Amino acid sequence: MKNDSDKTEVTEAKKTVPAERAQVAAGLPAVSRRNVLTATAAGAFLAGAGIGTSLSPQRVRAASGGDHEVNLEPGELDPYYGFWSSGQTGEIRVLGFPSMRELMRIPVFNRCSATGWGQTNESLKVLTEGLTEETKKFLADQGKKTYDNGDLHHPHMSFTDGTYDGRYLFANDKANTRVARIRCDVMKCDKILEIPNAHDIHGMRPQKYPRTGYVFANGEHEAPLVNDGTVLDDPSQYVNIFSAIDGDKMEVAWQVMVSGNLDNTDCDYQGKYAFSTSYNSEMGMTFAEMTRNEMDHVVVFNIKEIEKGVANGDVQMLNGVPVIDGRKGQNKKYTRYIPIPNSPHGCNTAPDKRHVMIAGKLSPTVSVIDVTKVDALFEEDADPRSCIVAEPQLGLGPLHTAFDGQGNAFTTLFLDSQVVKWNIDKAIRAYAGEDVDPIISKVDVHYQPGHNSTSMGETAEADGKWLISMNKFSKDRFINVGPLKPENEQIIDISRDEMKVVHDGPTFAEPHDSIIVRADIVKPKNVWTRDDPIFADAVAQAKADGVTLERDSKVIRDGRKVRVYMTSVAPVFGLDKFTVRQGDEVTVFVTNLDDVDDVTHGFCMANYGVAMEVAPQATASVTFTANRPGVHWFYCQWFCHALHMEMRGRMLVEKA
Ligand code: K7E
Ligand code: CUA
Repeated sequence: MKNDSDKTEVTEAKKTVPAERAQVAAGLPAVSRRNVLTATAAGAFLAGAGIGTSLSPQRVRAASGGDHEVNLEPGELDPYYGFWSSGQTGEIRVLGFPSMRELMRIPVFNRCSATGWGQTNESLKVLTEGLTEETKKFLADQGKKTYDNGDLHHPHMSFTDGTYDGRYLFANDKANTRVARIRCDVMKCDKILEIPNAHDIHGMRPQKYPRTGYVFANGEHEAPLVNDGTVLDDPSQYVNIFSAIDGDKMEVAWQVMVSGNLDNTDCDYQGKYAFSTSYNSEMGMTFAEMTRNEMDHVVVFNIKEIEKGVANGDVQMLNGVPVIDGRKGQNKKYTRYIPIPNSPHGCNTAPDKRHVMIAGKLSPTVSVIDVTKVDALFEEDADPRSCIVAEPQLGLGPLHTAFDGQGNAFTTLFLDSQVVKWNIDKAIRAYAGEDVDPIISKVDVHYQPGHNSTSMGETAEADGKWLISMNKFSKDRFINVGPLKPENEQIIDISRDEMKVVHDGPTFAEPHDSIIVRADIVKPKNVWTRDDPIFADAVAQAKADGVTLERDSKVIRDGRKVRVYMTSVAPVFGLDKFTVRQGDEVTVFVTNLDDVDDVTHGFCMANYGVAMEVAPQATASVTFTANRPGVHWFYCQWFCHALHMEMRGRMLVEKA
C-alpha cells in the first residue's frame, strides 16, 4: 500500500455519534458465555479400577477427599491460568484452572474463522515476516502466503530469575519448523519465526535464569545441513540442529550441529547448561535401525562455551545463522553426550534447581542428572555418566516428569496408564546402594498419559497442589462421539501421598503439554492501547492518507487500491455504505472506539469470505479484491449490543 500522489478522498463519511456509547452497557443482551463444567468424582473412586468402570456423577466438592477444591461455583474465579497446547490444531488455549473452563483460544499456527487470524493484515504480517525467503518462494509457487497448518506441542512462559514473569508464552511448531511468541498482555501472537537449517522443531524451553533470554529449540528430524537435493539417501551426511533463539528479538542467536534426533529439552537454573534428550543415536532411518542400540543419549550444551565459540568465529554461517559443530567426537568444549537407556523422551528440571529428570520411554527408568556435577563432564577423560545420581525403575513407558517443590517427582507411565509419585532424595540414596524404595504411590489414569504438569511445577515456585495428566486416549470415559475420540485430561490432587484423580476433561486434538500459572502473575489488559505495535502499520498508513483513525470514516482511492477507513461504536459503523469498482484491491480498516470492557465488534463482508475481530480500542484491517459486482452487505459479526443486527452497511461494487 504505497501512498501515491493521485489518491483522492471519494466519500464524505458519516461521523459516529459518541453519545451512543453510553447505550452500550445498558443495551447488552443477557447472554451468558459461561461454560461451567460439571466435574465428576469418577477418578476418586476409580483409583485401582480397570477399564470400563462406569462414572459417578457426584460432584468433586463432596468427594475429592483431598485438600483442594476443583469445582468452582458460578462467578468464582480460578486461582490459576492454564496455558494449553493444542497439538495439530495449532493454537494455544487458555483455561481457568482447576475448573478447566476454557476461557480463550489464541490462534497461532492455525486459521481462525472468528478472529480473522490468517486473514487480517495484522495477523498475516506475523505469519509471514519470520519465514525464510526460500519458504516464501516455495509457498508463493503454491499460491499461498503462509502455511495453513501447525503442530504446537510445547507452550512455555518466559522466566525471570527462575520463575514465570507474565511477559510472553513461547510455543513450537513441529510441522513447519517454527517458534511463536504470544504476548500475555493482550493474549495475541506477535512473532512467528521459522528456524532455518533445522527440521521440525519439537522440544522447546525458555531459559530460566537469569531471564528469557534464550529460547532453546530442538530440531527433531535429521537432514543434510544444506538440504537442497545435492545429498539425498546418505544418512551419514545428515545432522540435527539445536537452536538458541533470542526471545526478545525473535531471531536465531546460534545453532549447534549434533548427532542423533533431538526430542525434548530443558535447562538449568544457573544459566550454564541446556539439555536435550536424543533418541536414535544410531541415526537409523528405519524403525529397526532406530531402536537397535541399548543406550541413546542426552546432549549437554555448554552455553558460555558456545557463546565464546560464536564470538571467536568457530562457526560456519548458514542462512545468516552461526552454526557450531557439536557433534559426537567433535569439539568437546561445546557439548557432551551422556549415555541414557534406550529412547529417552521427557526432560524436566526440578524446582530444587539441581536435578534434571530424563524419562526412559523404552526403558522403565528415569535418569537423574545432578547439574552440580556437569562442570566435571567437560574435563578431559571425564566419565560422561558421572553426573547421573539416580536411575529409579518406575514402571513401563515413563514419558514426562512434574514436581511438587517438596522433593517429589511425578512421572507419567504411558504403557502402564499410571502416574507414579516418587521421592528424589530416596532415589538418589537407593542408587548409592541404600535399601530404600523411592516410589511413594501410583494412581491409574485413563488412558496412556503423555505430558503431565503441576501447578507452577516447572519453576522454582512449584506449589505442590495440582497435577494434570494429559492422557492420549479417552476410550470409554465419555459418551461416544464416533471413531475419532477426544483426549482425556485428568486433574490429580497431589497434596497427599495418595494421589486422587478428581476430574476428567475431554480435549480436542491434541494438547501435548500445558503449564499451570498462578493467576496473579498474568495481567492482561481489558482494552487495547492506541499505540499498540500490532496495528502500527495501519496507523502509519492512515497518517499517510491524512486520516485520523480515532475520528474519521472515509474512503481513499489510490489508483486501483481503495482504502476504506471506518470507526465502530456500538451499534454503528462510521460508514453505512461505500462504493468501489470491480477489480479494485480494497483494504478495510476498522477502528473500535468503544472503550468499555468486552465490547468487541467484528467486520464480516458477506459472500467475500472476509471476517475479523475488532476488540475495544483496536484497529484491524483486511485486504481483498472486489471482484464480485453488486450490492454486498458488511455486518458486525461479534454480538455487541441490543441493536447488533442493525450494525451493518453496504459495499456497492460497480461493474467493470
Ligand atoms: Cu511427549 Cu511432543 Cu512433549 Cu507429546 S511430546 S507427549
Ligand atoms: Cu458491533 Cu455487533
